[in-house]
Amino acid sequence: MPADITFQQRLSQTAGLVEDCLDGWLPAGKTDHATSPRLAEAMRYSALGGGKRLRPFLVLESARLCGVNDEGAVNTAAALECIHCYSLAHDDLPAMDDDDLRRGRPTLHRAFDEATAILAGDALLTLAFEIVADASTHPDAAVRCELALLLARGAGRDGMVGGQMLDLEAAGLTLGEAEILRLQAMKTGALIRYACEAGAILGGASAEKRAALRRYGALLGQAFQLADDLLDVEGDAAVVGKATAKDADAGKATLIGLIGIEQARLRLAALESEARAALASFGDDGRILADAATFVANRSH
Ligand code: GRG
Repeated sequence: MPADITFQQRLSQTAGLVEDCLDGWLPAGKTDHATSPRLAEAMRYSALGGGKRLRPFLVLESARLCGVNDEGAVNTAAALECIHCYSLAHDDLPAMDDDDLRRGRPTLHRAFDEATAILAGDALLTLAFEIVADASTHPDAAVRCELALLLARGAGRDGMVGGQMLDLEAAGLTLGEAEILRLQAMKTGALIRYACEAGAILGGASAEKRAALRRYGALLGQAFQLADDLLDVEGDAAVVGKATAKDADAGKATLIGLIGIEQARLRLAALESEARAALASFGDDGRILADAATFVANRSH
């Protein structure tokens, strides 16, 4: 990797690597796999050709900080993106957010149908674990097992799915700040924390390095959610690539509803600084990941 590469260049480089890796795991239509061509197409539609690929970037960049090259981390990054894409497909369904637009194009159930979107999401979720368990993900089976264990915890009942449930249950209720932060740390934060910790697991990093990456991931996750809430209030749907101004209408519990826009902006700036500071022990090597915090805090989509 060139020493003067910028965050944006590295983001686009890692996005390309993950796109190619996902393309390999998601063969189209007629192959020697037994997969229904329609299911295969729906999975490709959901997972390929869109999104910022922030979580895969975080896996690859945290792995690099722990001595693992992109080739050695790309499967884990692709697996995590499969989980993320499944969650978006299911979140967009009529039973949940009922959205028509995602990543600037029709949502999966709009482009196909509801049953296909449910099944394609399910198949992406299970594919993630197939990828992590595959011998090409890491030569050491114990490492693959730890990656799978933490991914299951981050995605499941005490992580993303659990947070989504709490979010649905909270509609119309007034939650306190601690409850909102807990919900968000599960719904959005868990996968972002995993992305940062996965690099440390792949590289067999020291406990200190692993803790620093996990702390960075926790702060980044909070910043990401706060920026997402601000985009929902202030963003332009055409730029964001999905409907905005939905949270208040849905009676959703957000920090902005509690502390207001100005305080939210101040808090976002503080989270950005804390996330950057969490990487101090990596020195200049942590520059790209630190700049990711600035990107997340200032993003427009
Ligand atoms: C349905 C099991 C299940 C979980 C849903 C992730 C999630 C949980 C819901 C998505 C709703 C949402 C908008 C959450 C806010 C944060 C978020 C995950 C935004 C989308 O992620 P980005 O901005 O998307 O990284 P791209 O398209 O860039 O990958």
